Amino acid sequence: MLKKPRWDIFCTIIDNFGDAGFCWRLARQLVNEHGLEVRLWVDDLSILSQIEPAINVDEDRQSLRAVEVCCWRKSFVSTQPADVVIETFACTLPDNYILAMADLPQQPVWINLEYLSAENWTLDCHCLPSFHPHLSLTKYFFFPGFVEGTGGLLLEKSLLPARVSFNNISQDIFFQELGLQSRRDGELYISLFCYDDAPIEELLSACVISDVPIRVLVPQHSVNNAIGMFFGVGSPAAGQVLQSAKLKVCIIPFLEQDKYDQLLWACDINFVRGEDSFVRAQWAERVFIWNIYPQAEQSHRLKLEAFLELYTERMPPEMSVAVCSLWNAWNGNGQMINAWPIFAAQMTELTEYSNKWIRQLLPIGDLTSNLVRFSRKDQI
Ligand code: TRH
Repeated sequence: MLKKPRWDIFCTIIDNFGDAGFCWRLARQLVNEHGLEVRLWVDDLSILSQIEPAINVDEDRQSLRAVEVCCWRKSFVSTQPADVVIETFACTLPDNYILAMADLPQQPVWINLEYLSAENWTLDCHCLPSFHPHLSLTKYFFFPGFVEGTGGLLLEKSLLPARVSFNNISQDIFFQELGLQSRRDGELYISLFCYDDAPIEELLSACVISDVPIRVLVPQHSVNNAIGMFFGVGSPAAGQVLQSAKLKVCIIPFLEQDKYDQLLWACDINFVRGEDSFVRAQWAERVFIWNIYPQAEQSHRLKLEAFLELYTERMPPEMSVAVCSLWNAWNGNGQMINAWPIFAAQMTELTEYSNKWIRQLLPIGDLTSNLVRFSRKDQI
């Protein structure tokens, strides 16, 4: 019998949950759908444990959902390198691991899996080799993306069918488990996950004067202080509901990663951020608004512009203007109070567009399968 190819994924946590969240999905999909043997090396298990509570932060090696999760310590234990080595987001591999790769009779496939961007230059760099200056090793750049010629986006085979079968009964159960009532007709449901500097107060002010009742569901994270300030209370805890006119804000616990998908499916509008929740909101086929991760020298602005250009390309002009104004305002460039009503008036059309958008993405294939295909040496 042929031995299963072994993959090592290396992940350093720069900030927040996105790095761990992305790697955890990738590792699981490689095991579940491609039958591979996967080790995930993470330098901070406590972050991973927040989105996957079954992780034991005190164990340096553990098997979870058929992935071997390993704590990546500064003094890296010498280990036999895998057949395919994924260095995520340009994290630097341990020196002794690189030397061990060079010592192997057959070079492993070494891939630097980059951050997601819709900028055109990523197409020129996707799959480019980079030769090690001293060792006989080649590293390849692999770019996730939204268009043909990039690596695509993470998408498990089961995700879209699971979303379709998430019916009203599943939704009621989901809300019940969170201690919330079932959805009421005519109420707009919004999930909110964003960075601290997003204009939260402006959003809530716009919601307060809305014609329709609005319920905002907030998984507990650092923005709770801003929400508390808006309502003139301290930082609200999970379970608390705050109300002003037709607006209700419900603080819910920070969810397990798979449950977070269900939250996105259960809401009409999802405010998401970073990279991973941004991608999940697209597969949720709901209206979404992106709070981009702020970068030095404002380089995130170019990234935001590039995505907006692509995403709105096939929209009618008035919808495109509504989306660009709101997204820019949410990212610190404009007034939410002006942009919100124009955006909200396009809800039906925007919801329909979210289906068109994913149909545009599907032909690229999913990132994990594209990676597996690339990793087969004969393809390189
Ligand atoms: O946490 P983030 O801000 O991570 C960011 C981005 O990845 C960014 O690109 C990177 O450069 C920076 O970190 C260092 O946002 P993101 O990417 O959406 O990741 C959040 C993860 O948390 C995602 O996997 C979904 C998960 N999540 C839950 O599991 N439960 C929850 O309740 C919520 C709100 C999120």
